Amino acid sequence: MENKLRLHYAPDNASLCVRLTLEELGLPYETTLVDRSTSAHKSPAYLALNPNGLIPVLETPSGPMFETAAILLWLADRKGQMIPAIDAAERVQSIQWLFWISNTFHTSLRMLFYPDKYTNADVEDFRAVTRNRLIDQLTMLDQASTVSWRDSDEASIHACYLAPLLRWCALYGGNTEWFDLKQYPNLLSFARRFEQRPAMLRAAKSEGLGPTPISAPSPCCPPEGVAL
Ligand SMILES: N[C@@H](CCC(=O)N[C@@H](CS)C(=O)NCC(=O)O)C(=O)O
Repeated sequence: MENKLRLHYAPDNASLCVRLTLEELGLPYETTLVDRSTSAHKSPAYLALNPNGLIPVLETPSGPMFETAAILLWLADRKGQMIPAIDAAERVQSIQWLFWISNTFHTSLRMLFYPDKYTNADVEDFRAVTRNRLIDQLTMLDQASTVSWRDSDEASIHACYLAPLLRWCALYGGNTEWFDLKQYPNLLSFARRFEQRPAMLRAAKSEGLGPTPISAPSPCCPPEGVAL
């Protein structure tokens, strides 16, 4: 597998979660920029890889793969790292939270970023409701006692998934005043720890994410491509 991974990415997109995981695992990979300025993710060539027209795709020796959580889980299981083993007791909570990050938190963020895909009603009303849901979700995650990966120095796919999502709360989806990471002390500690990791530093350089990309992010300034 080592020589045959290709990440289709755009800077500061969900592909960042995959890049971080590849970097943490030390797997060689190549990248192909998806040019969002021309909606390249809606082109026939890209739709052949991911018919949803969403970023990311990871090309693997077994074919192209979409859905961030699925890609992260596949990578972790291949290497036997960054997630508890299949028969470990901790796997139960681990899988639970991975799906929560994907199905609940990431999906709520998509509703904030792309409200017109989810409602015909007033977009700002919809965003206000979504922000309240996100605050509840962040509070729950901050206070949860079954998220050892949140407080650990060990690499995990959960951390690689969550860190970009926290970053985006501060940057995208209209008015960002609703989001104050200091309100979530455990998540703030997580962010400060995560952004020191060599994998994050390398990804930040590749995608122009600045010096404090998770705890106090600034808009990305990538060497190639655009975020939106
Ligand atoms: N459920 C998908 C969501 C991916 C996603 O939201 N990707 C964004 C970029 S961060 C995207 O492609 N947006 C373009 C669009 O929605 O048309 C996954 O986890 O891979």
